[in-house]
Parts: sequence; structure tokens; C-alpha cells
Amino acid sequence: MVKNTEPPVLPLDEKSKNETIKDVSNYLRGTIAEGLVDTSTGALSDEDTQLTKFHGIYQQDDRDLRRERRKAKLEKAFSFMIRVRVPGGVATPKQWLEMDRIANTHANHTLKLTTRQAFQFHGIVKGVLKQSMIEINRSCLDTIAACGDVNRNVMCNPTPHVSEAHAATLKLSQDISDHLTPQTGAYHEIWLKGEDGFKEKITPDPEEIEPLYGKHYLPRKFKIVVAVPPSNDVDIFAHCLGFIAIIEGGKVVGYNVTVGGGMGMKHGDKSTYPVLAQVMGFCTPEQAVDVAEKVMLVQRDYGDRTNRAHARLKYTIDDRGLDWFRAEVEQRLGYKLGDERPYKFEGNGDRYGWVDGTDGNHHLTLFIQNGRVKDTEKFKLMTGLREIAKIHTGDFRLTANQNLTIGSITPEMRPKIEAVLKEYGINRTYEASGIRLHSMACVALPTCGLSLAESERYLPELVGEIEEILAENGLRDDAITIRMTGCPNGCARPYLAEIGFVGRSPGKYNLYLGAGFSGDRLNKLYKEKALAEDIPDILRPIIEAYAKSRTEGERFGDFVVRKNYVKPTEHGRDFHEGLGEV
Ligand code: SRM
Ligand code: SF4
Repeated sequence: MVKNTEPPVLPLDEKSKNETIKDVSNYLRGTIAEGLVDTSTGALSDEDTQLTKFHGIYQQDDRDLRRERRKAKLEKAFSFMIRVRVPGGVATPKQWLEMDRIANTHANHTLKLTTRQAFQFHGIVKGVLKQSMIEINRSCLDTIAACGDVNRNVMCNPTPHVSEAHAATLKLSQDISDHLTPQTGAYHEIWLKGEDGFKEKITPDPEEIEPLYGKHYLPRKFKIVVAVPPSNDVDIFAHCLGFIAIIEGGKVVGYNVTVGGGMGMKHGDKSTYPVLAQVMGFCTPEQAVDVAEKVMLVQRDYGDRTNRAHARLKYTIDDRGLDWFRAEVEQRLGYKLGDERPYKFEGNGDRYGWVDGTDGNHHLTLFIQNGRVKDTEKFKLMTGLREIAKIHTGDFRLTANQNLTIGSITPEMRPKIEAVLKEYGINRTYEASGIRLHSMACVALPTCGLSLAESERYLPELVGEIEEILAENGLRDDAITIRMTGCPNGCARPYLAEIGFVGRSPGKYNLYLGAGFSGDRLNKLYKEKALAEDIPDILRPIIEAYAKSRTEGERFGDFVVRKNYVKPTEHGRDFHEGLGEV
């Protein structure tokens, strides 16, 4: 364990390239404004593409078109992805209509509901980037800190009004989000200056500072979630910092504080691995925002700024130990955290269908395959949801599993909404098989620049093949978590799926098995570089054995561990250990 507790102060040349980019950026301005008006290219400069992330924007290119553009000696088909922050995942019907309109006016006619309760637009070209940002902000949503080395969208269990506790936890997630939002005036200056209604928000002071972040911001991205047991739908153990609501008599009496989770790793590099967060202690509701701030500040000061692959909080804690981390946080708090309180999670999936709220309203959770809202010839999901937004008087809640809750539907409105759902066939979505309802894929191709294989465009087909095997074995409605990503970064949290696929190269996937159904145990590699066409046959005998010899109520992930298809992963450091024996 590292003994020195002084924050390391490194000369800039020992730091990673991104640290220099931040250093000279003048609080995230760089030359973004100049790049936007340069019509000679559809791209921004390399440095600016790192800075736009802090503004919620990623430069991408259409990877399906790369070859033909290269042949035609054209530059890549550049466009931008914009991620819209939605703290706690709650948006109004008016905001939904605006997101829908922007998607159909400036983007690729789809909306992506992400694994972190945000909206994403894809395919926005440089010429309409600024206008898109103005329109997003006009809808009273924003994109600052949706990406970048800062605290990102704060997630929360999306179930509305089923108890007082749910309202309290949503408020906490929004309070933390507000408190940790960067203060730089660069965002308004670049995107909104001069636009009606935004003038008053511009910080004119050139001496502005970031009170929490400083000019170098954080070493790496930082993620916070709030969970309401027994649901672990936010996958709390996958995140840097989490708050588990402890509820007594229907009220939140405090939170267990979890720290040090993260998913990302690299193939073939054992120094990188997913880690599950650990409970560090307990805080009262009044202390929670302060705790969030201090945890983030310890990571700001001690996170590794020399190596971005080792810069997440999970490694800071793994290197120095939880006791050291807790002491450092408590010193900054000026008080001690309490002892962990008992809690129990039952699953990390969503609760589908209708739920009655305590306020007399109804809430409906719909399955949105891989979070992609779009119209196809046969299924007009986007149009149907738009029609609902036009009449709905409650809210829309994005879930951390890429699904959607239509919240607070009044008893009078329910038949009208049911009629629209029926007209567009959307009511059928949550009647899908147990495995499909627990499936999740990251975006991957064609927009993600890091993808090694298909994910969102392939998982639905693979699930169809596995569904057939499950049905043959009488398991059609059994909930089994299955997740896929196009690379090992872990955007759909595949290491917390009972069946996880991670892209190696086109058509090849690592197959991981054995995570806990409630998101409390990582899975383990079962088959390396499996060919896509072989996957059903690899899974068939395991599914057959599960149908025949599972114990009462035994989950698929627990079964494959008990039967030694894979060894359990006790800690992320064991994640890369050899294959289990059957
Ligand atoms: Fe992610 C990078 C998409 C959730 C870990 N992620 C990316 C980028 C931006 C690729 C890039 O850097 O160029 C992807 C854009 C694809 C596209 O075309 O839209 C991308 N990540 C996503 C989303 C949209 C996946 C989805 O299908 O929903 C999710 C957006 C969440 C949001 O609204 O903020 C998304 N990413 C996650 C998660 C899941 C989570 O946080 O619960 C993780 C794993 C948890 C974690 O952070 O450890 C995750 N994304 C990464 C990483 C690896 C980080 C690491 O520590 O190693 C990268 C690559 C990086 O940061 O260098 C990455
Ligand atoms: Fe892209 Fe990899 Fe994230 Fe999938 S997991 S969206 S392929 S970075």
C-alpha cells in the first residue's frame, strides 16, 4: 500500500497529454469557437475534440462509410454525438417533444436512451452543431459535464412516487448534480452567447475559477449514482461513488456510501480490470452532498494524472486501500462516517409494466430495445412516444437499463395513453421474453470510434437465437441478464451480466459468465474470441443443464458458478484468471 498521503504534484511533462490540453485550454475554451466557423473541414482540431467532451460533445465519423470515403479520397464522414444530461433521468413531456424534434431535424432521426439515464443524438454535422446546442438548452436541458474529466450525469432509481423515499433520492441526485456542475463560462460563451434568453447566464469575469475542479479538472471521468433497495437498477457497484438509501418507516434515514467501482479494461492488459465498489460507511441525508464533494476532491488530488488507463477512482482506492481513502475523506469532512447499515438488492434489471403510485397516479415502464428510439417500417416507436408526449401530463423517466418509464399518468389519462400504446404496438414491448427484457447493448458501430465489433445492431438477433433454446427448455420467461459491448470499455456494464459479450474483432466476442443477478458479483471469461455463429451452440448445453438441475429459484449466474463453468470473481484483480473447468 502507498504510504505517502501527500497529493502528488507532478510537472506537466510527466502528466498525460490530456492534462496539458486542459492546462492551456483557458477553462475548456481551446479553439472550439474558431473551429466551428472553419468550413474547410467537417472536423475540429484534435485538442478541441478532447475539450468538447466536457461540453457533452464527441466528434465521430460514420464507420460504415470509411472505406468508400477513403477510396474517393474524401475526408471521413465526420459528425458529432451530443449527450444530454438528465439528472435522475427525469424529463417533461415538452422536453421529450423537443428531443424528438431535434433528433429529426438535426440528427439521424433516432434518440438513444443511454445506460446512464441520458439522451444522445448521433450524426449532427458541424454546420448545425451550435444550433442543436441552443435548442437543447432552450428546452431547459443541458449537456455540460455529460462527458469529460468531471462528475457526469448523476443517476437515480427512476420509479416515481411509489414512496417518499423515491422522491427524496431523486432530489439528492439532482442536488449532487447541481453542486458538482463545472462553473466555467466557456459553455455559455461558445454555444449560447448572444442567443435570446441566455445572456444573463454568461460569466463575464475573465478571472473565473472552478471552485471545485481547478483548471485541470479531474484526472478522469467520475460517476455517481443513488440506489433504492431492493432495486439495484442503477448498478451501484459499477460506479465511482454511490449512495444506497436506507429506508425506515418509508423515510430515508441515510445512505450507505459506496466507492471505487468501474467497468473499463483493455484486452490483453491485466493491469486494467473492472472493479466493484465497496461500502465505505454511512452518512445522513444532510451530509450526502458534502460527502459527494469530498470523495470527488480526494480523487481530484490523488488520481493518477500520468496514465489515463490507471486514472479512475477504482485504481486510486485499489492502490492505497479503502482505509486510507476513508480517512482522507473524513479528514476533509471534519467528521467520521457511520457504520454500514444492512440492505438487500434483488436484481439490477427494470420493473416492467404498470405500477400504482402512492399519489393515485400510474407509472408504466416500457422495454426500449438497447435504448434506441426510432421508427422502422413495421414499428413506429418514435412516433408513438411522440403522440404520448403530446397528451401526457406527468413525466418521462429514463432508466439506467436504457428503458423508459412514463411516469405519473393520471387515472383519467390512462385509457388515452393505453389507446396510443395499442395503436403503435408499444404495449407489446414489455411482453418480450425474460432474457430480452434483461438485455442491453452499447452503441458500438457505426458511430463509436472505439468499437471492435457490432453490439447494438447485433444483440437483438443473437437474443432471438438464444430465446429459441430457452423456449425449448421451458425457460422463456426466466429473467437472465445478457449484455454486449463492442469493446472492453464496458459501456453496457457487460461484466455485471450473467451472460456477457465483449467484442474482440468483427464477428468475434469474449463470452463471460456468472455475474450475480443483483449486480453484486463480476462475471468471468468462459470462452475467448467466440465466433458469433458458434455462440448459440456454446450456450445450448449450459442452458439445458440449467433447466434440468438448477435448485429452487437459483439464478443462471449462480448456477454456472456452482457448477464450475467459471470460478467466481471475488475481486476485479482476479477477473483475468484462467478459465473455469466444467
Ligand atoms: Fe461509455 C467511451 C458510449 C456508458 C465506459 N462511451 C464511450 C464513447 C464516448 C466512445 C469514445 O470515447 O469515443 C462511446 C460513444 C458511443 C456512441 O457512438 O454513442 C460511449 N457509454 C456510452 C453509452 C452511450 C453506451 C450506451 O449504449 O448507452 C453510455 C452513455 C452513458 C451516459 O449517458 O453518460 C456509456 N461508458 C458507460 C458505462 C456504463 C456506466 O457508466 O454505467 C461505462 C462503464 C462504467 C465505467 O465508467 O467504468 C463506460 N465509455 C467507457 C469507457 C471506459 C472508461 C474506463 O474507465 O476505462 C470509455 C473509453 C474512455 O473513457 O476512454 C467510454
Ligand atoms: Fe464504444 Fe466500447 Fe463503449 Fe461500446 S463499450 S460504446 S464499443 S466505447
